[in-house]
Amino acid sequence: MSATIAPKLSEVEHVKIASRYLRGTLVDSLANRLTGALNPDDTHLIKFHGSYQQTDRDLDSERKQQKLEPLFSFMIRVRVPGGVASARQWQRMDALADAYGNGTLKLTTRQTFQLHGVLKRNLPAAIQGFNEVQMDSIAGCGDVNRNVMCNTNPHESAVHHQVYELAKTISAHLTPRTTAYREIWLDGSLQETTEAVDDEPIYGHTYLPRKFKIALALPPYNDSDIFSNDIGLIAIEENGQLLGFNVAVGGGLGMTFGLPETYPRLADIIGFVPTAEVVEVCEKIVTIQRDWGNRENRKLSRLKYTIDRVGLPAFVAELHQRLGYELTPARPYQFHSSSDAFGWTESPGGLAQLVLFVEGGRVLDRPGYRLKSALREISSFHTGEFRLTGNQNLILANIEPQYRARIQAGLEENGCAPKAEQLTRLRRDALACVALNTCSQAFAEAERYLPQLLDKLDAVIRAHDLADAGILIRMTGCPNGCARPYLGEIGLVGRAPGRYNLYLGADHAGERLNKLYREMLDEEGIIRELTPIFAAYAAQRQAQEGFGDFVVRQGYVKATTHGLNFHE
Ligand code: SRM
Ligand code: SF4
Repeated sequence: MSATIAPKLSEVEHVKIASRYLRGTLVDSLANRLTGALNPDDTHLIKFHGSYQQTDRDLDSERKQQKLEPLFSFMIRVRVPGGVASARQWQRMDALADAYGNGTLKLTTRQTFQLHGVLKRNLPAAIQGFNEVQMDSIAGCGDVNRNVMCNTNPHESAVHHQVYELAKTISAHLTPRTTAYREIWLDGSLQETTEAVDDEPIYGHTYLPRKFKIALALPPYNDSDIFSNDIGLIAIEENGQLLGFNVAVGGGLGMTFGLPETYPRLADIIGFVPTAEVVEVCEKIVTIQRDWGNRENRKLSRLKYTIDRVGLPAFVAELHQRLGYELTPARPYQFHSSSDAFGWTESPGGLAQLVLFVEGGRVLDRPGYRLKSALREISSFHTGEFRLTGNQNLILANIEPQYRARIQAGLEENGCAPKAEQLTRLRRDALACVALNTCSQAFAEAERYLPQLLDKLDAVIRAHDLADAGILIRMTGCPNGCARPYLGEIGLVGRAPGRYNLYLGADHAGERLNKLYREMLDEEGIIRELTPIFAAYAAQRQAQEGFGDFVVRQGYVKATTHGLNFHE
């Protein structure tokens, strides 16, 4: 390692510096057939290429006893700006999951596809496979701007289309310029060999101090949960015209148990910007974080900590200086909900949309529920899009009238079209992160366990006549916040196997964080604590009062007004 490097930089910063714009020794790592793993430094670099090295945690101890190396495999995250994929792209992802993954597709909380269980030797073929249908995984993970989210308003409108186009433009503008991705994964097979590009005009050679996230939303829907992003953009529309965006900065949800200096934080709105200047504003915010962000301690390196360290006024002043102009005051707007509106809707042009519930975002086949097969069949004739929502669900969008009945029948035949009354809203709106068996960070189950917990909670909910009450429940296997649990009206965060912290009191529109209510609950404890609160809510709620607002009004928890008082 070079002696000129400041000794305080974190390990990952050293790896980035030495990487020659994200190349590292990835080519050698891939060629090494003696292990299913990469060279240690490359495990950091491959994230920028959209992939994580993982092990099958269900098998870790057994393999250790057998003195075998862990069963290494890779998760690949395919970027889908705004969550919009064509039928052809869906078909390809479906096929790649079978050919190289574990046979399932994961629709994530940021509107991307994830493949799990890809062996090292199959990584290039998988990446080439989605490249052929104009998809990529560069910047799926890593210290760069990630998939740009955009709310998936099922009712097509010209404004919604403009917002989506902007999401794509921002994504393209902030995609790393290095040709390392193309050289390592694509050259010699599908792409012509390209000249190496060793210039990153926006990021520089050490990229950002940490991951960076941007989301756009068109009120009244906040299903992209914009306030949990480093930059949130709220579309301001007047008489069917897009005027511009309110800009919010400094959102992020990750924290670490036992480190109160880490906390979830919602973004602060700092002003309004006309549409034509949005990309420039995003770029300048990214460069401030590049220059001012903490490169020493990765636990304190997100933009939210940069802003709280220097103070919001100083941050905004710097932004204005870099822009050479000032944002104007934020415009009025109102969000109603951060959940998806399920079922069929019609667009003015005669096309239809179907918002489909996908439990845990996992597209798979199991007895009595053959979602993967049903969607594969639909993708063979559907002329519209497959839109991934930020709530891990799926919208079949722009369905031509002649296919409507066929789609409905196909879903019914495969057991994937439950009637609204069969599912409580609690279940339909629930989010769970991946957690075990692939996530290295998980202390507890989430995606694999939440449905069972919901079986029990549903009984309580129905007993209190709350099956139609929209209550947001979100579960994660650790405090990193991947299913945005701190924006759940009920948040369950894994502490240890079978044990969760219970958070209450977020609002229904993603505008207020929740607060810790009880710690280390097992299943019985969760049900015991929630049952009387559901009963009180059923009996004493005011008209239109959300569950999160109710628990705050009744004093179960104090309202969290800023990330800095989340732990109070
Ligand atoms: Fe996440 C890390 C899965 C959305 C905050 N996240 C991880 C890793 C890669 C675990 C790891 O570091 O080894 C997980 C891979 C598990 C697996 O096996 O697939 C993982 N995150 C996910 C997904 C798949 C959850 C899901 O079930 O849908 C989501 C993929 C999003 C995407 O498509 O890009 C996902 N992660 C989020 C979100 C929600 C969001 O962005 O809206 C958050 C909270 C918002 C935020 O960023 O603050 C989130 N993930 C984290 C963090 C904490 C970051 C922090 O600032 O502290 C980590 C850990 C880290 O970065 O060190 C993490
Ligand atoms: Fe893994 Fe934790 Fe994210 Fe869940 S919240 S996917 S356990 S990092």
